[in-house]
Amino acid sequence: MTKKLWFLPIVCLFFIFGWAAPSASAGAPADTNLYSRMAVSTAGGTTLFPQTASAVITPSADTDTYYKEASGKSGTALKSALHRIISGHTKLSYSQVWNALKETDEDPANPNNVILLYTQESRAKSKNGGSGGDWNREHVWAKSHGNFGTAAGPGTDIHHLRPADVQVNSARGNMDFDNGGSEYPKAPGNYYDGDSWEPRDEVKGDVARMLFYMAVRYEGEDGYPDLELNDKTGNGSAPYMGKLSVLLKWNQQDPVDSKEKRRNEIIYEDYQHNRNPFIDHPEWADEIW
Ligand SMILES: [Ca+2]
Ligand SMILES: [Ca+2]
Ligand SMILES: [Ca+2]
Repeated sequence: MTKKLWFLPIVCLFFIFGWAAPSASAGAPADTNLYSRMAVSTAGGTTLFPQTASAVITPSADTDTYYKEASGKSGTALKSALHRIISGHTKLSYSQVWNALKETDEDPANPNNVILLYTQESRAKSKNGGSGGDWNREHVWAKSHGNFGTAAGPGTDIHHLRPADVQVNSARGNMDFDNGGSEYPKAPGNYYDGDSWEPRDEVKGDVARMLFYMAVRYEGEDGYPDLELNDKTGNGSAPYMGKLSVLLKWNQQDPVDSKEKRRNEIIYEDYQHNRNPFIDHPEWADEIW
């Protein structure tokens, strides 16, 4: 009898974990509407970061309307629809970007500080500038990849501009993104070699989703270069960024979090009035690429 029952604990474990695992991944699409955790419409307007648990399960009618044209599409049709939806945004000047980043990247624990992208360090908002110890405006889509500079347009699009330490920004330079290399001493968890930069784990997905946004927003028809992703490193000044296969993995490994959602909301409400579709629907990256 005992010989026949040896497998029962294993069967029990299967039912516990065998069902738990699929439900965790099946939770991903539902999670794409979690930006509603941050934005709750009230009589007085929109409140960011409501503390009530009931807000967690409220689906966002706003994004359903916003993305209506993309509904049911995939591949190039989805990319085109998203491009039409997010184009025509309000463009900031390069000097306006400073103040915008002080709001979008504010340290939730200290309103006097911003969080720096690659180090996740909290630093005084007042230390914006170009000297050692300052933070400046990192173009995650390197501005030399397409040579769009800092004129109003891709060079000032805060969906991909983030505060970074001056020295770390300079070390990343215009590298493409890929795994591997040596750790950069001033930015623990970040790795680099001759042609690529690997950001630390908790911002890998953020970087990927910013680049997905840029490739869809800029299609070459409005005076700006057609930015596209490819599977290479060392793209130089071509309007391309890589490495696409790695970015798609990072999008999975580092899911959208509340800071990213809050940031997207602020850009939409207060500055550009367009959204990063890949923060609202990270699964769309795999449907396009
Ligand atoms: Ca490399
Ligand atoms: Ca992240
Ligand atoms: Ca493009």
